[in-house]
Amino acid sequence: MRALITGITGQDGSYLAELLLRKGYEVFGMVRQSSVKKLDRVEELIDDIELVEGDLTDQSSLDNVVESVQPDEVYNLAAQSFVPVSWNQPVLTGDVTGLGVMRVLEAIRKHQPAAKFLQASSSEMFGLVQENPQNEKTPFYPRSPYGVAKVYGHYITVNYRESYGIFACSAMGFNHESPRRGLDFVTRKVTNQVARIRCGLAQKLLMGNLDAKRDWGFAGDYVRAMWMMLQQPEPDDYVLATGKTHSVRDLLEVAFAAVEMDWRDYVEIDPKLIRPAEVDYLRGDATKARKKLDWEPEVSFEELIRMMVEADLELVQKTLNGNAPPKLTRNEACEDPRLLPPFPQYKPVEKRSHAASVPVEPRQQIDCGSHTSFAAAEK
Ligand code: NDP
Ligand code: GDR
Repeated sequence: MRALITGITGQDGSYLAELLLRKGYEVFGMVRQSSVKKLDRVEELIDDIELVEGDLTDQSSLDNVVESVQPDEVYNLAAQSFVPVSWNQPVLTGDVTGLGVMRVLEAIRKHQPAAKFLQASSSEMFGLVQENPQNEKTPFYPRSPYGVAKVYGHYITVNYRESYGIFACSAMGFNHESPRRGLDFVTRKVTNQVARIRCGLAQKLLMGNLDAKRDWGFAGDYVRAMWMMLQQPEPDDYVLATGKTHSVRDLLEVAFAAVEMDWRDYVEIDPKLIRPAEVDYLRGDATKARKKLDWEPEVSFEELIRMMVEADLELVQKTLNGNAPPKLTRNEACEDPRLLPPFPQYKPVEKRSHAASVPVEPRQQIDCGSHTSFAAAEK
């Protein structure tokens, strides 16, 4: 079996590639052109996967990729996926995250109509939720250009299934996280900064809306469900969620408690991190996935956050001890919202210096203290 993964360099792409390799698939990963390839997350798989160049904004590249790979399964995980950026770059987000889905489907329709297709849709489509919990029938009310683009991606997936008979499925994923999560997203921003504070590299954590609630699960569980969806006799759409919701404040509690610290001593609210329109509450109802796919998420919220804190402590320790390249430059965003993509009301201000932005000299072995061990779940 041949699988094509767009977005293989992202969080989900790397977990899915590992899963499919374990299942004996030939895995092709689409990467976009850039002067420096971002292959960190698939570094260890590089000899086992084949990379092909393509971009969701470029139809001809997608045509070439699908025609040359002739995949049995296509997982469209690529997107501009960071919600705040979508206010700053709404046209790009619509082009990549919305129209990009249609371009992949067009390439399949023209060159490999027998391929099964999975679209990574999002709970952001529910936005200002119209019922609780949210299931496959809940009406959409997106609250960001990203959410709007995902609604397009969802409906074009349904439409190509109904128009052309393509085996196309929409996975309506609620938030899923891991130690491989990008540093901009709130879970990883928090766990990474907790590790830096614990190791003396930072003193505070600037946050936005602490009241927002999300249904957070582990990314490894969600890519397993995506694969299961394409193994069903009929194409269909599924909500993927844990069914439990937690606030950003809960996240702070668990993350700081993992290193025996109190978040109230370190967290400050920065109004610049408040979004123009917020999604206040999400809780998914994955009954359909549980019944039809026999899918169960296996990692709890508390296990997930402790796993991420532990992984970040290891990363920071390695960096401090000179055993890893100092990859923490983007952590500046954890402390300095001015380095996050600005919302339209953004006003540039003078830049500060940060501990993590200066090269870290190798020094004596540093132990940032004991912490819980959840590393096994990440594997
Ligand atoms: P990431 O942001 O980690 O990964 C996004 C991927 O898309 C990267 O590989 C990136 O490549 C690629 N990409 C971005 N723009 C383009 C483009 N123009 N052409 C080709 N590739 C591009 O996302 P996740 O792994 O977290 O999420 C995977 C998918 O699932 C996304 O579509 C996301 O919107 C969706 N989703 C995610 C959820 C979550 O909680 N993680 C929940 C619901 C939906 P590069 O490395 O070059 O930047
Ligand atoms: P989200 O994830 O927007 O739900 O989209 P994110 O982790 O960015 O935000 C979750 C909630 O936390 C609040 N928040 C902050 N968020 C960030 N990033 N930084 C902060 O400092 C901060 N403070 C509070 C936010 O306001 C928000 O309410 C993710 C992405 O992976 C999407 O691609 C995916 O589709 C959805 O999850 C499901």
